[in-house]
Amino acid sequence: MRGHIIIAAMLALASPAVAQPANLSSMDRDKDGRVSRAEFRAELVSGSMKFDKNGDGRVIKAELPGVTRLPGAKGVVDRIYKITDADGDGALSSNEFAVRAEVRFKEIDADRDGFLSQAEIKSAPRQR
Ligand SMILES: [Ca+2]
Ligand SMILES: [Ca+2]
Ligand SMILES: [Ca+2]
Repeated sequence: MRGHIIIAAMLALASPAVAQPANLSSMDRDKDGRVSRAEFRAELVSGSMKFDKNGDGRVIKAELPGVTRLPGAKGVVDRIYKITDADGDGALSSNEFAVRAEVRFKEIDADRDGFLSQAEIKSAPRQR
């Protein structure tokens, strides 16, 4: 079911509502009950880069067969690329994922304590 979690993590960049399975325990690597900025970034970057099948450090849409099979996923993928592909080369790098994770973290960390609680993840604001 690892693949499902990876897809959820990737979709979390676009829509937390779609990404309900991406819960706290899947990201809380040191098991302290909260998700730090580093844990959040690591999960999104390493999860997303697993799509990089040919190992060139970039994820292109053609490398996302599992995602494109999900109903409605094409629109989500298009949006992920629109908001994440900062240099517009049609591929997502780990750097671009990290930048995106940073922005997303700030949106979800409602009380601004630098950590994400289960409640904050559950009530994460929709992607604008
Ligand atoms: Ca933690
Ligand atoms: Ca790019
Ligand atoms: Ca918080």
